[in-house]
Amino acid sequence: MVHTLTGTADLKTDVDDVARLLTADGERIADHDLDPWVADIDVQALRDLYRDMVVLRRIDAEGMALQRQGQVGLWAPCQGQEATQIGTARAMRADDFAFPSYRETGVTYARGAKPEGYIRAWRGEAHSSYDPNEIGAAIPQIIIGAQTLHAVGYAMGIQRDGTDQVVATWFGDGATSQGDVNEAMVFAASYHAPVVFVCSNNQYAISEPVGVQATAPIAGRAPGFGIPSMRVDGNDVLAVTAAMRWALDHARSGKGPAFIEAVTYRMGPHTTSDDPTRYRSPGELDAWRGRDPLTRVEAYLRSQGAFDDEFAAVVAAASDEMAAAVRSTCLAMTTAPALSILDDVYAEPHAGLDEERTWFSAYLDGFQDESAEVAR
Ligand SMILES: Cc1ncc(C[n+]2csc(CCOP(=O)(O)OP(=O)(O)O)c2C)c(N)n1
Ligand SMILES: [Mg+2]
Repeated sequence: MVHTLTGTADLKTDVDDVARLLTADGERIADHDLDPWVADIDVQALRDLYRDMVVLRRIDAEGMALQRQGQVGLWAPCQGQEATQIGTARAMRADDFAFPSYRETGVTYARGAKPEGYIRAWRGEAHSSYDPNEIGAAIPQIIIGAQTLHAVGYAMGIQRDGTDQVVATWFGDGATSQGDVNEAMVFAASYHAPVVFVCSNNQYAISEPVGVQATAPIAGRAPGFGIPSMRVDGNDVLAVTAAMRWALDHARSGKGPAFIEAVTYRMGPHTTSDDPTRYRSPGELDAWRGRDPLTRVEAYLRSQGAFDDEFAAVVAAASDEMAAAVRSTCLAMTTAPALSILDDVYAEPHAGLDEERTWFSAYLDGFQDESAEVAR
């Protein structure tokens, strides 16, 4: 199913042509397709999702600050995309498996990563910040779209194991132009693999606006591969939850892959190396501030008498605590020996790896005269 597209003019910029349950002002509206999937989400469940989004925003702010203070090498912020990340990841089962991109800090958080899980790799201390098997999430992928192929391969493995687990993979609007993503969809559709594709359409691939590479809604591509899709308001955590539950159920019940285009916005820079003021206007940013995923939930909860000072204080304390843990864990990290970069690349040692270790070790020895401090 593709959410009904109204009209044909300028679809690429019509960010309001989406399925939605909570308006930007926090009004609950009906949607025939989505409503049944969130019938059980009461005010308490929505408060939990809200708290997750606030904590995520705080982890993200802390990551940005730590980069600016020289404590981590790079950070890819997710401010503005909290509803997409929390709504999709929280809809998964603990034994499902996630294949996120570099921007999905919220997916990593929702899967259960500890504070060091957000920061270790960005600090350059290790390839991976956590054990993927412990939290059911692969390490964030930097190669655009590659994780979609890994996800489909994993899903085909699930099929052969005969379990009812599902895989989900997250990627950006720009990634949909990449061969990997299209090849992943061909394989997923051909094998009816239990995989959910989540396209976080945050309007930009670095500085390139989505309209340059998608002249029609991205959700419309999936049916061409034989994959049903839904275009949803990615800043509406309720709608995202509903769409993800639909997609997971589709995949879990043996009907094959499903695709979600979550229409959202990257409020910050592409990464800490980017200056978005060079390619987008303050007016555009303001317009999206008005669609903030957090404020609409707060407004709705207030309208239900479920948001008071006490709740706000509990949420603030939870995010302060998380921010402090992320910061202190980061600052306590000791620099790993350079040679450890070759650990954990392969499950078993082999001759090629031994050769690289010998070469790298000799290379590091070359610095001994200049600085005895090079850690091996
Ligand atoms: C294969 C590959 N090509 C190019 C890059 C450089 N690169 C990093 S992020 C990015 C844009 C990705 O945009 P999008 O898929 O929309 O994801 P977003 O960053 O917006 O979340 C590019 C081109 C890369 N990492 N990998
Ligand atoms: Mg993008």
